[in-house]
Amino acid sequence: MFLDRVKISIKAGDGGKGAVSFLRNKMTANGGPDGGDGGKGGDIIFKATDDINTLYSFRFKKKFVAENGSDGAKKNQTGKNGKDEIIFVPTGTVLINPENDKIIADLSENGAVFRALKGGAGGHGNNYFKSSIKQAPSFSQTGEVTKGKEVILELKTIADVGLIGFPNVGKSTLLSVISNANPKIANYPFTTIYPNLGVVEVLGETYVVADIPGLIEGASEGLGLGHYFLKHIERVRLLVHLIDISESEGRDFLNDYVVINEELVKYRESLKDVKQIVVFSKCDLIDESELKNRLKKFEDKFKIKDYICISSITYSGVDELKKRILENLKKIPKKPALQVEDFDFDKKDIQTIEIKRNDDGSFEVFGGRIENLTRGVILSDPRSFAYFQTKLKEMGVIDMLIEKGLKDGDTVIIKDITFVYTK
Ligand SMILES: Nc1nc2c(ncn2[C@@H]2O[C@H](COP(=O)(O)OP(=O)(O)OP(=O)(O)O)[C@@H](O)[C@H]2O)c(=O)[nH]1
Ligand SMILES: [Mg+2]
Repeated sequence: MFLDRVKISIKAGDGGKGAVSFLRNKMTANGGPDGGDGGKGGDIIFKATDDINTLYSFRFKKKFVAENGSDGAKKNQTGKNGKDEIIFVPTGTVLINPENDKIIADLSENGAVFRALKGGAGGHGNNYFKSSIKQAPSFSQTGEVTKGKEVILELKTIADVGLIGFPNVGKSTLLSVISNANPKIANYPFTTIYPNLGVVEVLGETYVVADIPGLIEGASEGLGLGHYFLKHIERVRLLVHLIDISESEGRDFLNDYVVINEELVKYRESLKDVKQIVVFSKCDLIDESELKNRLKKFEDKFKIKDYICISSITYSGVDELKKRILENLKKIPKKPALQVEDFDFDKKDIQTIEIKRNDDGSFEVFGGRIENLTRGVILSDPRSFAYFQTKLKEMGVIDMLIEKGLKDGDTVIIKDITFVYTK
């Protein structure tokens, strides 16, 4: 099956751990701390490329993890940064946040780049902490651990023109006649199961036409394949609506026109504002007088005189259609990229400090600012713990706790650290 929507999981690299090391050489028996910082984790980057045109490869690989930063080392050596993970997607891929269905990025141009997740910061080595406390620190900070995320990739065909109509009306045949595309053609419905793109050349200019799988009544509610692919026509500037005027499938051609238009509007109201060229296909299958007869019925019923009759077998009307499409496109501006939601997918919470009072009377402190602080606190190391306490005071956490009623002897829980408060 053609894959045009897929959910994948992504994770930026964790930061490397800071090193604990002390300078030792002939001159200094017990030197100062020289543990370097950990390296930064790699980012997750999406890049659009024209070299691929489906999301097919994501069927096999759904998990992408950027490299972790390396740990710091002695002699103040900073750890190596983790390599970024670059995920190549076909041009026209839209990234969606599955938590709220909002669009995070629209990679509508070849080469477009989106940095989805930033790698975790490296932890500080013990050298960093030497000024904050008097004694030589024998602790360092662990690297920032990043959270994995899920993201939906959705491929939206970028074509100027969309060919729409019931199954078997001759959409693919027309595409094969007017463009360089070579779609599958057969005398049964739903031959086309994914959109084919073709480039049309006319009067020295080009445009891209997409052949959309056949639509049927109920397509907008998920019947047939149409619903699945209706989204591809959201971006076209012009619709070419094919109607089999020979009624070779036994349907009423007047009704076909109504049904397809209804499905479009049901799917997306705005599609009614997209200009349509009405094309009657398979005109070679009926004689001239019957054709006239039917065209008159159409004109009377819909008050539309602007249409073209074609045959992809005898090529009658085909050149005229190619030109008519070009003329229309010249009048319709290119669609801008999709509106991207104004929010940061990778927003790191480094500000918040929250306090909750538990039923047993203990106080729990959490929030993004706390996460960072607790990284690498070693309870068994009094100096590490002292540093942690100093920071709590500096950040105003102790004052906040007192404001919430903290008294001598109360228990405070901060992540996996539990201690009893004493003044
Ligand atoms: N006589 C005649 N037959 C045509 C014409 N156009 C298409 N056909 C035939 O109609 C059948 C269906 O054509 P397709 O191009 O596969 O139709 P489609 O609209 O792409 O169909 P789906 O992909 O199933 O939606 C094939 O047998 C074609 O040879 C035409 O202008 N005249
Ligand atoms: Mg087809």
